[in-house]
Amino acid sequence: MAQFFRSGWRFMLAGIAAALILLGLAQALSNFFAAPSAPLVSIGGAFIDIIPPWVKDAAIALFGVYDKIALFATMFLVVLLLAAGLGLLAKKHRTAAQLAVAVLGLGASAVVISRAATTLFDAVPTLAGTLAGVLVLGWLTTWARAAADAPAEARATDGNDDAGAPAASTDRRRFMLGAAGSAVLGAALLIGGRAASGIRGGVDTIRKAIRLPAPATPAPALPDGVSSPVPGMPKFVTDNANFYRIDTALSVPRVDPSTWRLRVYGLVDQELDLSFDDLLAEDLVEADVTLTCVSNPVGGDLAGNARWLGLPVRRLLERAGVDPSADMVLSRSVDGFTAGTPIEALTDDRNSLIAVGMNGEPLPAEHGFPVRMVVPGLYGYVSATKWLSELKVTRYADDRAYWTDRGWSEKGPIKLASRVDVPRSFASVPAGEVMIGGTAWAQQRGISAVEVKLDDGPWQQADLAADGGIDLWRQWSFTWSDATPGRHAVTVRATDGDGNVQTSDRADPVPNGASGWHRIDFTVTED
Ligand SMILES: Nc1nc2c(c(=O)[nH]1)N[C@H]1C(S)=C(S)[C@@H](COP(=O)(O)O)O[C@H]1N2
Ligand SMILES: [Mo]
Repeated sequence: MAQFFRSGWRFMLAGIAAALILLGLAQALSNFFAAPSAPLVSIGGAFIDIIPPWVKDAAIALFGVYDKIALFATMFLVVLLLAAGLGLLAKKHRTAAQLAVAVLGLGASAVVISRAATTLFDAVPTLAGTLAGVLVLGWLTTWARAAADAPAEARATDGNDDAGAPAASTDRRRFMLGAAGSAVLGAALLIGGRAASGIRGGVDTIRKAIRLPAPATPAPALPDGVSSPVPGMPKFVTDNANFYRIDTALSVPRVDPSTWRLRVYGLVDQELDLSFDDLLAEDLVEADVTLTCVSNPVGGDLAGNARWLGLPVRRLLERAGVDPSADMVLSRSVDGFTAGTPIEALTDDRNSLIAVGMNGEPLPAEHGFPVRMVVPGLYGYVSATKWLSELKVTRYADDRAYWTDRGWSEKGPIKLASRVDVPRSFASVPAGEVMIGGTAWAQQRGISAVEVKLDDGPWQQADLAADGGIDLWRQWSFTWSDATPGRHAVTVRATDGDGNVQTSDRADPVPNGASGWHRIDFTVTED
């Protein structure tokens, strides 16, 4: 083993340095092309598209909103291991290793081209990176061989004089400089290129300059007291910066509103084609809606509440004239994501919006700038398409959406849910009066009651905060006035506006949303 590393480390280093050059150059060049032209962005995206739903779900459960960082880190590690392996191969078979890098690079280019947001042209960064990687691997391997051969010469000449020693150390130095230089340059290009992708593209500047029109129909004012009085509760209206984010986009699409179009087509009398300015010129409606992700586990926080501004989808569909045989609208994002929404949910009187505003500002890039869908009552995966580009009026029998092709249900009405927010799980609180607080939701039906159970005691009514409307979550509180020291548990269940009591039946998020009661353990300390 030691022998193996003594003779092989230079070659592994050569492989890794070549890989860093390949990835770094491609990443830096990708700033002049579509974002998925960076090979890891496209490969990661393709990977996300093919994994089974339970893997995606496990990743969200494990890493939460850091699932993308975890994916990048894993891919990077795999690349480094592969590169070290190819470096070792190059020790004996340099051309074969170079060929392998070229084949992998061509494969990566093919993945880049296959992505929805790319053209043939976007393969350029990966191809250029691959060429550089193949060359660097060749040079470093040659130098590594010279450096590896050198010590033997040096030792052989040790006896008489130092004739071979300077040559040996020159060989080693040349290799080390070359390898370290390539690795550092590659890493710098990678990090710099990635950082530049965040600040480039005047889209952020354009977004900041946008003045949204005042709503023709403002949202009804929220009643006083929608927030639970319990300290430490989440805010009733979620700040944009704290709003949960779930999507398949490894790099956030940067869509220029001046070239953005929305096409409405399919089973319609008349196709429509709108620009962003067309949209802003409409009579816009403002509505408070709580969004929820189907992947939210019992007690989870993949839900957020915001004030949206947009055009009712209903009005667009009326204008287009929907064929009576249609039962679904397939909304498409610029990055290829699709959602299938039942046509009733877009034509009845609920506030389904083609949204441009979120809490008084243009949509943040992460939440779909410039335009997204918001549909009260349905999980995001069947309704809330961000970076919206198309609405196809169609039928479930004829078209399938992104997640329905991956094991999730065709329809995704939001399930009645409730959770305990305070105290946090496994928190310690002082004895005496313990304030318990939480959130419940059943969009489109509203919440009519919340009950809590302390340990194995009876169900007791919680106090409901004021009702903002059926499409919003509702906060609740419960005061345990004589909390006794020791370990305790609290369980919560809600009743929706139709009188349905939340089921205790446990279900996983796959295929159509989690169910079951949320229960947390906490400790009451002495005094
Ligand atoms: N383009 C695009 N839109 C998308 C998704 C996506 O992956 N791509 N995910 C959907 C899902 S699963 C949810 S829960 C919501 C989340 O919206 P948010 O990130 O603004 O909270 O967006 C929906 N819209
Ligand atoms: Mo979701």
